[in-house]
Amino acid sequence: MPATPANPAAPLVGIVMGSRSDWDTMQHAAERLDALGVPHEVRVVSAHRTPDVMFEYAASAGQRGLRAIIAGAGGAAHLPGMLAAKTAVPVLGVPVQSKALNGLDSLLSIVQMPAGIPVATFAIGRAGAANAALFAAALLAADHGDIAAALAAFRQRQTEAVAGDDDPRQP
Ligand code: RP5
Repeated sequence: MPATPANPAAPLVGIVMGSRSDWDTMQHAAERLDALGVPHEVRVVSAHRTPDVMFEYAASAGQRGLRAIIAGAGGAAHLPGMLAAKTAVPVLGVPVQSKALNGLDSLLSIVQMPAGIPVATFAIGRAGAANAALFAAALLAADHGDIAAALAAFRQRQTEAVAGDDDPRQP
């Protein structure tokens, strides 16, 4: 049975982040989902500053129709793991590049989950945010033909753009 919600405009993906300061990075996930026509929502939800909001967000995510949560955080980046602890909705973790340690702290905080509570962890920063969105779209593609077609078209355009601009000496 397709996982299509009753309201087709209802968000299928939640993009959450520990702070407004993470938006510079996480906007790249939102841009990709916009471009692929994936309905999504964006929230600041902090594991440390608003833990009760985080628990409620995770606990209600599946019932609200979310099929993936992209969670970005930096430093002591506990948000993706704590969300994953409270929901069966797949959590895609994006390590935000921290000022002090360039995001290595974020990466290790997110990737080193104990067996039993998985978080799919992406690259530090912009590439990770963009790829988390593409991965979420790929998860949805099996049940949503429009998203599958948009993803295939994006990849085709990307291939053509590289092939059509393959002499690095040309400006
Ligand atoms: C984390 O602390 C956030 O995800 C952010 O990356 C980091 C710094 O937050 P701010 O001090 O900029 O609000 O929770």
